[in-house]
Amino acid sequence: MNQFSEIKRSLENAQKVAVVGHIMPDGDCISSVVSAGLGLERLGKEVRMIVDYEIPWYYFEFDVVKRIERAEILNEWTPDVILVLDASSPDRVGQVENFLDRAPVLVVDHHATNHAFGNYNWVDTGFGATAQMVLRLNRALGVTYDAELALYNFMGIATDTGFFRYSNSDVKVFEDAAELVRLGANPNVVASTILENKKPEQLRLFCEMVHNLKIECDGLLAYSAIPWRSFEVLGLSEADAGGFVGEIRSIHGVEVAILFSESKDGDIHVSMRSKSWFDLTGTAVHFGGGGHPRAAGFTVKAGEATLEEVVQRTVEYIKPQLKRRTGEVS
Ligand SMILES: [Mn+2]
Repeated sequence: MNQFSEIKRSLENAQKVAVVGHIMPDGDCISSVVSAGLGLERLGKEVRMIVDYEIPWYYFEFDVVKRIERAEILNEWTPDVILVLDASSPDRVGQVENFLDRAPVLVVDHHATNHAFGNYNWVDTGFGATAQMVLRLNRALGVTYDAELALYNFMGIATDTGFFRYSNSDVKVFEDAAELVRLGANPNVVASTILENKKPEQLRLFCEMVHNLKIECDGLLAYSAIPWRSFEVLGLSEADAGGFVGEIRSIHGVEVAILFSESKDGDIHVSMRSKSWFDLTGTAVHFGGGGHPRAAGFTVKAGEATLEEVVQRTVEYIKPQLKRRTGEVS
């Protein structure tokens, strides 16, 4: 759905804007929230940036990320509009979901599984990153870019394309990235802050993830599970396993990679990646989640199933799909 002009007009007419990202925030979410937030602020608006979830620690090296708040602030501050970025459904915004009826909701997103839950929706799967849509929105609103804003905006394009490696790395991605580099974004700072900032314990957790790795379906399916106690003994949180599923996908011959991780509160998060042909959106939606064809996921709430049960159900659901395809090929 393309209600870009309605969204632009709503933002122009608003004075107080809540800019909201999704739970389990990734680089595109954080980049989109701070880039839209700073952009609107430079136009003289009162802005609060909200992500109702723990933010991976290394993002705090970017000063603006310290300004991101949790949903509770909406108890004491009422916005004129709520701009929701990179989130495909209302349950992806955490407790902000309880406030979505307080003001018009504007949704800007690139997920094929988007529910179009806003009063106005601009959903376009033709963008590799929501950050590219924010760049267009900022430009249309007349926001002036400096090196700081360019870097924050670049970050989402870089991370959602796997630093320009994934299948969504198209001409538009490189053009937008080039424009932001021209405006002062430093790709090396972004890459080094996000990729070369690991704690030693993360590598120990990685060892355990590899230890638990299972490979099935003639090498097409690879998955691993990390129980909460493994994070706990190393003093880590779930965010510290970011990127692991990509490493599973990097195995020769693997088409579908899955990481199951248990969070502190007992929720089971399932993160899935595929390499070249398997469309994961059907599986994600089947289990109540969403995403893209090559990157999707879902969450099973605490108490609904154990980690082992979630692993078994997911693997059993995917296996016949993989076999059907290989049956066709051979
Ligand atoms: Mn995204």
